[in-house]
Amino acid sequence: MAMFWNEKIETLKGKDLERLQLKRLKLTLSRVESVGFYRQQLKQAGIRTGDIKTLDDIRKIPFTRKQDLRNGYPFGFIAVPLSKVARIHTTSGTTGKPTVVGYTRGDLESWAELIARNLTMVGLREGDIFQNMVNYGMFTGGLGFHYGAEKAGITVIPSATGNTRRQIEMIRDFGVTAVHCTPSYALHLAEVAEDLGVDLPTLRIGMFGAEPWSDAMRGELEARLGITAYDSYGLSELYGPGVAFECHERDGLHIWHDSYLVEIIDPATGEVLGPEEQGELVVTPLVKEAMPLLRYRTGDITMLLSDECPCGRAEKIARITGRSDDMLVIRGINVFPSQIEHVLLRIPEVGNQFMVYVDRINHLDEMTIEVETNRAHFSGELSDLSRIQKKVVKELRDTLELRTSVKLVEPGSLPRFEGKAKRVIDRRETI
Ligand code: DLL
Repeated sequence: MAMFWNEKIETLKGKDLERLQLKRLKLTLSRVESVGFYRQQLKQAGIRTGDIKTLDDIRKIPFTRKQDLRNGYPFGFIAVPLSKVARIHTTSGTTGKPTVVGYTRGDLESWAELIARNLTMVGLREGDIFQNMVNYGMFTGGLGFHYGAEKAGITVIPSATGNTRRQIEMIRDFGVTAVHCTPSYALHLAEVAEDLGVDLPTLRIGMFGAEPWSDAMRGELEARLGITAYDSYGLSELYGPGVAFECHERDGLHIWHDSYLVEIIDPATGEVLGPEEQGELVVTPLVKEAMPLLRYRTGDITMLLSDECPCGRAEKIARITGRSDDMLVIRGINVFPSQIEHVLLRIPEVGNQFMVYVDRINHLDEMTIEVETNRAHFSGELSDLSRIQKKVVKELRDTLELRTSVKLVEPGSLPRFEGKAKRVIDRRETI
């Protein structure tokens, strides 16, 4: 049975949807006029906001990049008086200053509504008990899910991260029915619950996101935690989580088209691609007040799916394969860490935790993958070790078309992650 938080908006299609999008796009264009960056960018491109008369006209507008937001640190992209900003979050970059994002009270309302839609879509409602196992600080996953779940009438446990035993105890003692965390942390939670010999019989739904994860990982988490697992996508620049989410079909993520105008581009040329063509997701948010953006390049690789979803909701994107900037180029071959995860999860003799190291040795890229052995499928014999190692190398070569070095390590010896996993260490010198 389809469940809706806001059926009219969630199933809006065709001309009605386009009318709403165009109206909101024009409103967004009027909002960006108070942002110096946009005044200058549009002027340079010779565009007056009045020139945008159809949704396709958006292609005339230049892209906004993450670096532009960084250059505007801290409040260069805020389009309202600071006194109207109700909350600030930041997203931590790998280098330099974080990206700052702001929300008006209206934004916080719109954001909570998007999350409430997602939670209702996967079947959560009043009576459910939801444990939110992500960072409650500047990371948008904590407060974002928290207020959305409260809006949807769900009981919320703001457990945040850390102390996995305590998390498990609360799930069991409070009769938790749904959890939210990163897929990496969910895997760790499953490991610890198994070590403790604890069952979690009330748990039925897991919502995972904030980093790429494969379908193989989904199967693993569902089997070990006894749940149905849903993919949740978002980024701080577009409020945070809640941008796109899977429904019961779990065949692509519904992107909320009344709030986000979506394009897929070729990341190298900027050319707009059609449905089913893989590229970088570019989004123009349509309801943001404090920090409106035009054609924001997310860096995330996906495609628009063209099939109609039986649930009745509007357009979908495919699960995110990775980021254009996370993609490793090894001896000219493109590799996403999620592909490595997918291969390793198919091999029962190894565990699910891995690390990838990339080096340049004698001018050649070398990729080394460390993966834990799986106690249940490994005799401990040296000959067995070498058999497993060869098997992993072969499976990786078959999928990635790349020779790799594989190092098997003791179960439990690789790092576990509470938030986003950092599994790739690129040690090549960039010249
Ligand atoms: O990660 C927001 C979020 C919180 C999403 C909780 C889902 C759940 P940022 O820290 O700004 O925001 O990081 C955004 O994370 O551009 C993607 O590269 C990646 N990402 C987020 N969700 C997914 C996903 C939050 N489901 C960046 N699959 C994005 C793959 C994801 N990558």
